[in-house]
Amino acid sequence: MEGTIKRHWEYLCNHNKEKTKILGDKNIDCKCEDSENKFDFSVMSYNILSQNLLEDNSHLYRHCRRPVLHWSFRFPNILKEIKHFDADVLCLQEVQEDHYGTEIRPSLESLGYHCEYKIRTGRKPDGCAICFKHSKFSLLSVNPVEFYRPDVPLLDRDNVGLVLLLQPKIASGASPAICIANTHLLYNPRRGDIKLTQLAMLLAEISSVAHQKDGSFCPIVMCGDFNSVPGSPLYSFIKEGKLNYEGLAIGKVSGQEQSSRGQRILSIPIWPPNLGISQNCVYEVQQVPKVEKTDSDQTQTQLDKTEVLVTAEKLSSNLQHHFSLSSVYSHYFPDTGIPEVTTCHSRSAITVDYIFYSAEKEDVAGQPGAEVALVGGLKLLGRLSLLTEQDLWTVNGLPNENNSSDHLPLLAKFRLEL
Ligand code: KL2
Repeated sequence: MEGTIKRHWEYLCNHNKEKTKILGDKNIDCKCEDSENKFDFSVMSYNILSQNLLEDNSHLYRHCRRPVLHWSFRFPNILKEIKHFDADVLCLQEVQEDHYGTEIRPSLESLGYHCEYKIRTGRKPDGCAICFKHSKFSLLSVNPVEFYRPDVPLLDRDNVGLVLLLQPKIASGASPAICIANTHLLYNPRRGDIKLTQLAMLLAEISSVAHQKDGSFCPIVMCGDFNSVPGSPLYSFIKEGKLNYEGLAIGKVSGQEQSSRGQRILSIPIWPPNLGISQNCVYEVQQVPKVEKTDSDQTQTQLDKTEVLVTAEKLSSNLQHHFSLSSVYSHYFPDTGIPEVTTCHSRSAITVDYIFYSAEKEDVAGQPGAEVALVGGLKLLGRLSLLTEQDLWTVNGLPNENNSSDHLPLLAKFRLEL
């Protein structure tokens, strides 16, 4: 019989610049000042390991006792975990379609969740789900994103994303909507060109969904398995809002592997103009040729002035996005400097899963660099602590008797000040 791992809530009360740790894994209320006009909610990001992928990559799970790998053993544990943590929003990856229909969705619905699902394109039958508590939110819009594009040869992979716009249910007054995004980016460590383009497509969709009438953006939470490690160029791009990728090898983008032998350098631009996404990661205004009827009933096509700008942009190796995004986790234990891990199996133990969020101004003060648009801010109240690789090998790695995915769930509590 294996032992169990201990994870505790870390409470982060930024207003007094003190970090408070409270042991125990129960949802104790944060000791932050209570404010009247607030909306608190929790978010879980969890790659639950689809049974198909487990079986396709069985060499990764040779350290596991056979019975713990059966779906009939794993699912009750996963459900127990979800029920225990009781998050208001779940962003799940590797949700297998048949299990979703027969077990996952019905179980989560009976726990009070509304569920939305986007299956991957192609032949692998898994996808991303976002589920939220009826009692906390109403659904404003559902926006699936397919990263496969038959008209863009680069984009021949079947990964997807899902972006929801949710309306907080609050007793008094109005609240802005909250944009929740979930994705599972391409695994292939060598194809950073595809990963960056998939990320740009997700950011473009988030921009369009989170965009408010006054030109600002509502608060954003972006979760998922990004198949990229902390400090990698892809990770830095998310956090800093800009990336100069000149001379960068495609195998260096995600930081999953060290070697970049024989690897191509990212082309400038990374993706072709017909993708319709700018270097700022927003959808480009449609380049529809103006059709003007002349007196002689001939049609004349004129190209828009913006065409010139698009051409100039092509020469630059700079990517940007408009949000200032912070990571819920800091990726290293402060006392020892040992890395946190979110996934652990026989080939690797690294962080690839994240919860990013648009932080309140004070959390990002002094952040240099990119021009940042006005984005609604969230305060991070707390997070469920992660573990080291060593911690996980004391319970035989993942999955094990009690933890039934090869990833750990990530969990954060946020406050929206109204
Ligand atoms: O790393 V993952 O696991 O985020 O936990 O994302 C992918 C990998 C997932 C979806 O494609 O399947 C796993 N070697 C190791 N793992 C792989 C491989 C592979 N060749 N292919 C897919 N996965």
